[in-house]
Parts: sequence; C-alpha cells; structure tokens
Amino acid sequence: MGQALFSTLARDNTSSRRLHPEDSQYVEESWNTWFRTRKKGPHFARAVLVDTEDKVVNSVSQVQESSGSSWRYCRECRISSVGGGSGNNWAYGFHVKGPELHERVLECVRRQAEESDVPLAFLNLLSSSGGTGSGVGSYVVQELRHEFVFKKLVNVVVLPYSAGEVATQNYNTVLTLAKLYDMSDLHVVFQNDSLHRMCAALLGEKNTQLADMNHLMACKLASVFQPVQVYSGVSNIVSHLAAHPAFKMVTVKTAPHVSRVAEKFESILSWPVLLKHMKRSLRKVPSGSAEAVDWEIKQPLSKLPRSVVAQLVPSVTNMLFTRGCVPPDVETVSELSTRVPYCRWIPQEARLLHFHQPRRLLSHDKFITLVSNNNLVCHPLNAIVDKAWNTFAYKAYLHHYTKYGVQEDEFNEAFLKAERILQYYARMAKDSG
Ligand SMILES: Nc1nc2c(ncn2[C@@H]2O[C@H](COP(=O)(O)OP(=O)(O)O)[C@@H](O)[C@H]2O)c(=O)[nH]1
Ligand SMILES: [Mg+2]
Repeated sequence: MGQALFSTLARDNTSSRRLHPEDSQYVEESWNTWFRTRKKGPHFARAVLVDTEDKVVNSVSQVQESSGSSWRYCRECRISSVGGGSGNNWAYGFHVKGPELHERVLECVRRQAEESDVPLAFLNLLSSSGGTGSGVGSYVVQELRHEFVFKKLVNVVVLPYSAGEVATQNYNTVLTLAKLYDMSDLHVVFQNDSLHRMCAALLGEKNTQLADMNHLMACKLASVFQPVQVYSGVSNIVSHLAAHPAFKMVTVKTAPHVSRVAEKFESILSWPVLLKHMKRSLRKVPSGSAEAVDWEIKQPLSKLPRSVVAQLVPSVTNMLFTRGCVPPDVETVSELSTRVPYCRWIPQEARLLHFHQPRRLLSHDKFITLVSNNNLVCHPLNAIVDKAWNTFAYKAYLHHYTKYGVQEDEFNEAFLKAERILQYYARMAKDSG
C-alpha cells in the first residue's frame, strides 16, 4: 500500500502538465510533505516500511532498485525481522513481533521527524486482519502515541475480504479496532471487497490483483492529502472529520474512475453530475437488505430517481475535495450541507468543508472526493464483529491467542469496545435531521 501511495504521489507531482503558475507551489509542497527531496538521485519517502517477513521488504527493495523510480524508502527505513511472519495472529504480532521491532521503527521515525520542519501527523497504513499489520501495527501506533503525545495519528485501515481468507481475520480486526480506536485521531476505512468490486466494475480489471486495489486506494488518499488551494492541513482535516471523539471513522468516495481504454473516449462530466454521484454514495441500505449497495461502483448519472435523494444516511461531518481548473459553484456544493441529513448536534456551519484545487489530480479533468463520517462503515464492521463473536462463543482458535498473552478477558473487553463504537454509529439516525 505504501509503495502504491508514494508512487502515486510522485506520479501526480511529475506527470501533469503545469497549467497554472500555482502548480509549482503545489508540486513543491507535495514533495516536501511526503519526501526528503534530493537534487541528484531518487527522493526518499518520509516513511518507514515495516514487515515481519524479510521477503516482503526485500521484494519492495528489488522493485525500487530495478525500476529507476523517482523515489525510494531509504535503506535503514525498510525494517523486517528474521524468522518470518506473524501467523495471522494479532497476539503474536502485538506481544512478540511488536516489542522486537518497535525500537528500530521508532529510531527511524525520530530521525525523520527531526529532518522535517514540522512533523504534523502520522499516516499509518495497515491491514486489520493478518498478524503483522494488525498486531505489530497496533503496537507501533501505541508507541507513537506515547512518544508523540500531541501529534495527529491517522490510520488507514484495510478490512479483509468478507469471505475466503483466514479463519482468525475477524478476531484480529476486532482486537485492532479496540486497541487503536481511542489512541488514534482518525481511521480511514477501506474494505477489500469494495475495492475489488470497484476495480472490476469501473476500471475493467478482469483479474483484479492487490496491486490494482492498492493503486485505487492510493489515488483516493492522494485526492484527500495532496495540496488544496487554501491550506487545509492534516490537523484541520482530522478536527473537522472527527469532531466528536466517539465518531472517528471515515470512508473516501471518489469519481470518476474509468479504465485506461475508456479514458480516451470519456465525456467530461460536469460538477453537478459528480456531486450527485457523491450524494448517491450516502444512500441508505434498504431495510431487510444485509449489504449496502455500493453506489460508488456505478457510473455517475445526471439524473437521480427521487427515492435516492430521500434515502440518505445521516452524516456526522463531510469533507469535499474538488480538483480541476474551474471550481464547482457554491450553490451546487452547498446541497451537500443543506440537502443531506446530519446529526442534530453538529452546527450547520460545521457540517461540510469544501476545498478546491485548480491543478488536475493525476491528469483527471475533474476529480471529486467525499470523505464522509457516517454509519455505512458499520455494515462490514458489524458482520466482522458478529462472525468473531460466533467463533469466540465456541472458544475456537483461542489457545493461539492465550499462548501469547491475550486472555479471554481481553477478548471480552475488545468485543465490548467494538460494540460500543458501533452502537454510537447505529444511534446516529435517531439524532439526525
Ligand atoms: N488492499 C490490500 N489488502 C492487502 C494487502 N496485503 C494484504 N492485504 C489484506 O490483508 C490481509 C492480511 O495480510 P497478510 O499479509 O496476510 O497479513 P500480515 O502481513 O500479517 O499483516 C490479507 O488477507 C488481505 O485481505 C495489500 O497490499 N492491499
Ligand atoms: Mg503480509
């Protein structure tokens, strides 16, 4: 994921034509935020790559050395341990591999923090369902919190495919969520099923691979974190989106996404159509239906049936990013604050923030991003917590965890925590208008 994110940022900084005088400022700001730039040779990502498997880190190194890419992870910031893997076990990752690796990780982070003028925030990319991203990831985030008490911690959490992966993925996700929620400032949640569907449906990737999904995710993240015209800054993003400490999960909806073949023939969509499309992504799950319809994977339409407009989920807050030469007009944007339900306790003026950037993102004529704090995120999470609870009721696989210091009590607490988070979100509808 990290590899895809930094490659996307570098591509965005180098590929687009510079149409505006301010473009140089954008490019410079982005390079300085994400990379330690060098006059000669590839820039160094302000990042630490951590895995418990040598082979993973070595393969990233190999790709980087051979591809002549414009950036690299610097050598000492590629950290792995010998002995390999975390056995898809949060407890092993957290209690064995985390303590083994964290000093080296922290040392790199300290050095990078000193090198950058103002280290504003940490963006932690992790998967919740294996043992390394979840266990070592949780341990490292905990140590970052201890050491950088006042810095913003934003986690990008990838939820697993809902079926067909490892038996312990739901336990690991519950333990990760419970551990990370309070100590972090914001969670940007992705789910592999919906990334996969989006790659297959919109990008026409018949044999969708993790690499395709990572590029999609990277594009989404870049559309949030690349510079905007008025300084937004991570602190603003976090304090707007997580305005209430009980609600810290957001999803990132974006458009347009088209396959490379279709790109050439794609008609240019107007802002009102793109905005409608974002609004549609807030559509409620019909009662009785187990799964949310993934509106994001449909093509933007200029007209929406009335029922769609009426059936939107309430949001805590929303943040809109638009990128393209001409900004959308204020009235069109304001529909997202006046015609979308919000929690009543969020004042009108604190509901929606909009940022625009005239520079194109990755050469898209227009690109729109809605970062939304709403309860649609509960659908995959409820399913995960339910499945984990069913497994726990039979004490299945528990001995793998108790062996490494996670006892039944800790599981019970983690379930309570996860349920409490989800309950807050579930109650939102009653509080909205
Ligand atoms: N989107 C995405 N998901 C990934 C990637 N790598 C792993 N995953 C997901 O995360 C889960 C756990 O990853 P894995 O490498 O087995 O675990 P870990 O290394 O112990 O954290 C997998 O089952 C996938 O669902 C990736 O590069 N992209
Ligand atoms: Mg792995």
